Formats: sequence, structure tokens, C-alpha cells
Amino acid sequence: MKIGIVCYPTFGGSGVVATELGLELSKRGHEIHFITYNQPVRLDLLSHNVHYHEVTVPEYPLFHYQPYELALSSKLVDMVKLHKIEILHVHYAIPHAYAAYMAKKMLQEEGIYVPIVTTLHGTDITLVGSHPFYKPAVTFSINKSDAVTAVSQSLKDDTLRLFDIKKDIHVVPNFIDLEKYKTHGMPDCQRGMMAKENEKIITHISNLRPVKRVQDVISVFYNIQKELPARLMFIGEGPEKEKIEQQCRDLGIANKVVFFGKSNEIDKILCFSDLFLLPSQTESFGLAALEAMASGVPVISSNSGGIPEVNIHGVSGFLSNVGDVVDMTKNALEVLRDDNLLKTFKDNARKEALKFDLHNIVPKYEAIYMDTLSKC
Ligand code: GMT
Repeated sequence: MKIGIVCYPTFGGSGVVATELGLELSKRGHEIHFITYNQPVRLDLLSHNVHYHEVTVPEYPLFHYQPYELALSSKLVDMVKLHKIEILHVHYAIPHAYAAYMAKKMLQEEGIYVPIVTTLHGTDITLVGSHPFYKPAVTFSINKSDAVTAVSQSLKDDTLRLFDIKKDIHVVPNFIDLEKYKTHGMPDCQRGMMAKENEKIITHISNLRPVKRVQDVISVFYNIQKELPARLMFIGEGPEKEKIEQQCRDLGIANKVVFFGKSNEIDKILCFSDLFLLPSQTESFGLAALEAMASGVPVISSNSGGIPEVNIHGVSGFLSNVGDVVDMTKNALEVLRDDNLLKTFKDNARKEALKFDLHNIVPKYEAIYMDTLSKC
């Protein structure tokens, strides 16, 4: 199939999933066209069947807001015609599903029919999409998609609760390429450079937005390091960074916390991590938790949204109510204090991650494409 993939090209989970999906589909013989405003961060290798088409939005002083949707739908029309793209898969409803629908209508005027698959990722539904400013347009573009998927049962339930949806929503969970996370326990894992032999390594990866509750990460770590030697690795950039740097200084733990910034090599950091913290306010899935589990890192998380579908309480880690840093600390210490238990949780985390192996999940998208095309 010739598939157009629209996504955010940034470090956000939806862009990562879209990129990994496109790359795997290309390995399975499909021709993939990424259409977005920058080359996706995890797309380092373009090949004969992986293409990237940049959406350019020229600046014009009249516009207070540059019209990205318009530029995107025009680019979609051009690329579908030029490359004979058969199906468009848009990741994150806002504004991608809306722009794709406009492209589809423009193409129909020329007798070209291209169906749209929309994948809902989380904040496009929970935090942003359900805002009254966007809700009518988001509802419309979901209902006008030819197929709709959500990355967890929880997100499907949220979508049906928050919007008036007439379409069937398929749950297709996020996935992981387990091959990439084989560095766990390998000699090139640089643990010795990051911590002393007796120190436990705690890790958090996110876009450091308020929804991630990164202050809770610091609070839990602060409590842990009072009880046992530990270091905290922070990966990601975002609006809360300055606040948490200050929080570390105020608590006197700045020398125990390493900020890595954005990274494309999280497997190299996860390979020496003992515990992953994800205390999010809301999380449709928690791709970062799955990436940690794939590296054999147990997860201490909140129980919000789709996280319980990924991190299994008492097996791959523990879940607590949002904001309950006392319970999170208790759970973290329980795992970290007992090396045998830590090893059991590490093994379990890796086993649970196997359920999300891309070889099991990507065929589900292929089946949806085939089914959607057969209905055209
Ligand atoms: O808001 C974010 O954290 C980024 C957002 C995105 O743009 O990808 O993440 C959402 O999609 C990911 C991939 O499906 C999920 O793993 C995240 O749980 C989800 N984030 C939220 O629901 C907050």
C-alpha cells in the first residue's frame, strides 16, 4: 500500500509511534510518505520506500496565526496526487484529522478518493480536544474519518464520554520494537559512569509539561534518597524544567539529579536504570513507561487513564492515586530495598512489554487499512 502518515515530528509520544509505525510498515513492503512540518525526530533513515514531505507555512504579516491546517491540507492534496497515495493515516486529531478531511473533499472534486484513518493519542481528546474552543471541530473530524483508533481502552472510553461519536473506535495499543532495547545488561551499558556501585538509578522521561506532575517525581526521589543511596536521571525538555531545577536546589539534592535534555538514545539511559517514575495527572497510554519496561525497568506510576493497561500493579511495578507521593515512595522503596524483588520486577517488566511487541500490533493497523480500502 502507499500510505501517507501525518504526525507531529517532535519527541511527543504520538510522533514517535507514528514514525516507528511508518518505518515498520516500510519494512513490510509498504511505501510510506511522512507529511509534516519537520523531519520526524526518530526518522533518521530515508529510503526508497520512506519519504518525507515538508509542509511549509510562509509567514505573512496579516496573519496573527499562520494557517497550518490550510498548508497541510494543500500539501496532502498535492502529495496524494503526485505519489498516488492510497490511504492517509493521521496521528493526533488536532488539527490533522480536520486538515485530512478537507484534503479528502478537495480530492473528491477531482474524482480521487482517499480514505482517512485517525489515531487518537491522548491530549487531543482529554486536555485539548474536549475544550469548548475545539470540541465541535474535533467531533466533526473524528466522525468524518473512515476509521478511528485509540491507543488504549481508557482513551476510547474517554472519547465516547466526552464527544458525541458515531464511529466505531478500534483500540490499537502503542507498541515497541523490542530489538532496540536489547542493550539491557550488555557491556556497552555505561552504568559506572552515572552512579556509584551502591547507588540505585531512578529515571523519568517526559516533555516536562504540567500534566506529567514532575514535581512529584522530585518529591518521590527526595524521599527515596533519604533512605538509600540513589541518583535521578531526567530526560526531556519542557515548561516545568526551571521549576524542578529550583525544587532540586531548594531540597539540597541538585548534585544527585542529572538533566539530559531531549534524547534519541533513551535505551542507553534506561539500560542502567533501576526504576522508572511516571506520576502523571492523566496519560492515555504512557509510551515512556512501556519503553522503560522493555528495558527491564519496573515502573512506579499513577493509576490514571491507560497506564493500568501497561504497568501491571504488583507485577511490572506499582500504581498509586495521582499525587499520592507517600504511597509511591513506599512502593519504590519496597522494590529498591530487596535485590531479589528488584530482579523479579525487572524480569516481569520485560515480560509484560512483550505483549506490545510491534510484530503483534502493526498487523492490526494493516488490517484496518485493508478493511477501510475495501469499503471504498
Ligand atoms: O501530551 C503528551 O504527553 C504527548 C502526547 C503526544 O503528543 O504524543 O502523548 C500522548 O500520546 C502518547 C502516544 O500515544 C501516549 O503514550 C501518552 O500517554 C499521551 N499523553 C497523554 O495522554 C498525556
